[in-house]
Amino acid sequence: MRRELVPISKFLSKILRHHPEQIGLTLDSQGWADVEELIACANRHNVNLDRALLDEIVATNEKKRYSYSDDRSRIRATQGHSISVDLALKNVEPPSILYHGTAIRFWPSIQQDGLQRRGRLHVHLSTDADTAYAVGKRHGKPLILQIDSARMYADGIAFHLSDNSVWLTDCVPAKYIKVCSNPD
Ligand code: HQG
Repeated sequence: MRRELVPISKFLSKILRHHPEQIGLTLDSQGWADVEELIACANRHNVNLDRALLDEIVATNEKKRYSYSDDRSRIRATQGHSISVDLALKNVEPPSILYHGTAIRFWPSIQQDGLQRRGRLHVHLSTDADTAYAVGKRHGKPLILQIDSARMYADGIAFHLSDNSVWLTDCVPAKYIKVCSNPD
């Protein structure tokens, strides 16, 4: 994605995942916003958005954070919401190992309580440690955790795969977590 589009993409994340009301936008129960309405609401709040810009962000965003409905009349964030939306994600068998990146300072609390959803609808997991490292780094000195997803799944815990390939689950009890490495 072109660097100039990063601020607009961040704006879209804020609106479509967390605060649609900030620009007077309403999402439906599955998190969809009408594209024309989104553009009109954004413009009313002095955000320079049009259909061509949205098309480019949806197509080129590295993490595929947003997707259009089949008829391209609606748009939503593919994951990461804090507001309650039903993305209608299926329960899918995960790979046997998944990773979660966090900050070292959170470890004592995670060890005690497991991984909690915090502000979001799900705990976010990745198939590779590099992604976990990048996510962890956003919070401080990173720590990569290895999740025994095979055992969780065998124990009846549901997993979902978002449209942009992020693995999601409700929580990860501490017994399924071990420190993978301390990269720094
Ligand atoms: C931590 C990005 C203490 C958790 C990424 C994390 C991701 C605990 C933080 C997506 C805890 C929550 C989500 C406990 C969890 N004690 N700390 N018991 N349980 N935590 O931002 O996973 O770029 O809500 O480890 O790619 O960092 O935005 O979640 O550090 O997929 O598209 O609480 O955000 O996607 O932080 O990131 P977040 P996250 P985007």
